[in-house]
Amino acid sequence: MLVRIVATGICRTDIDLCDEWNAADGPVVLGHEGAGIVEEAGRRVRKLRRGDHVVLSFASCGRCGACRRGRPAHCARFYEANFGFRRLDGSNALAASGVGGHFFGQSSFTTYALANARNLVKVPKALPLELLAPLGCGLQTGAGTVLNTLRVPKGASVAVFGTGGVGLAAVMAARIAGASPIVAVDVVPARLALARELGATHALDNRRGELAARVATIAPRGVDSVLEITGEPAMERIGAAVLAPRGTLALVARPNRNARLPGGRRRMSVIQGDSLPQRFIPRLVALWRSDRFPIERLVRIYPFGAINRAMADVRRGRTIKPVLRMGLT
Ligand code: CXF
Ligand code: ZN
Repeated sequence: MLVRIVATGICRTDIDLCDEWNAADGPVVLGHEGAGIVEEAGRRVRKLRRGDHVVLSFASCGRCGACRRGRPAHCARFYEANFGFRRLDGSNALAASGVGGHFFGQSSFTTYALANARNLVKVPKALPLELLAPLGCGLQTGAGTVLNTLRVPKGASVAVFGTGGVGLAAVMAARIAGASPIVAVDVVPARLALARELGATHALDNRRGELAARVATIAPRGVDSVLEITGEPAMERIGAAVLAPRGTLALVARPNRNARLPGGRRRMSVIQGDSLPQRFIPRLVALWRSDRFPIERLVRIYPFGAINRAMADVRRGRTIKPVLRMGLT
């Protein structure tokens, strides 16, 4: 699929890879929250055609057991497909320029992306692509962890450590699920204030410390579901310590750390909120249309050329979810 990219979100993984990058890796095109318009469809593609509006999500092989069961986030080739900087057949459309492409099956910091029908989700043409773009990774990850992975039931307690785009999507989803209390934790006061507006019943500024004790006063029997999104080992320890018996600690930022913990508690690493993008993203779009998932509260739009300023604003905690618009100067 050839897609003209109209807008793309910037996700923490893009920023982390910039930080970790060194010249020996060679140049790559990042970006994995693209949204755009189909320019050309491959001959065998049935469900999409030129002119369709699409959100680009993560890539998967489509052949392994997990993919066939409709669980592409568990694809046996997830890492090669998304972080290999080439297609699964080894080819790379940018090879002639010596640049790694196909990041998350898209490399969306571009004006045109080559993708696969499997990682595209059709969306209604009347909707603003610059708001839908971050559904492809960050927002799907946060909301999916609550609604697909944890399946938080009504009345259950939830704590969200880290209220960036992923965490705020989780807070909104927890409200949709009817969770209570919903405890948001962060170190940026503006993000905590927004978490309250989006559904958190409590917002704790962790610059004050004593987090476990403060959470215990809110949920004396412990918290049923903790989402750890900061990636800080200390936060993971606190998350485990505040869990209720049979509760789950979902590690959204650290892969491959599943474990059983005492008292029927468990720790699990979550990828992309266990989402099947073609099913889950339309559900989030419907929630957005009914004002229950207000993406616009998280997004700040920048012209493509301001990508470095957008990333700097995220690092400083000034912007939650930057979206680059390609045609904007
Ligand atoms: C994730 C994807 C799954 C593994 C950890 C990082 N990144 C998404 O931005
Ligand atoms: Zn991402």
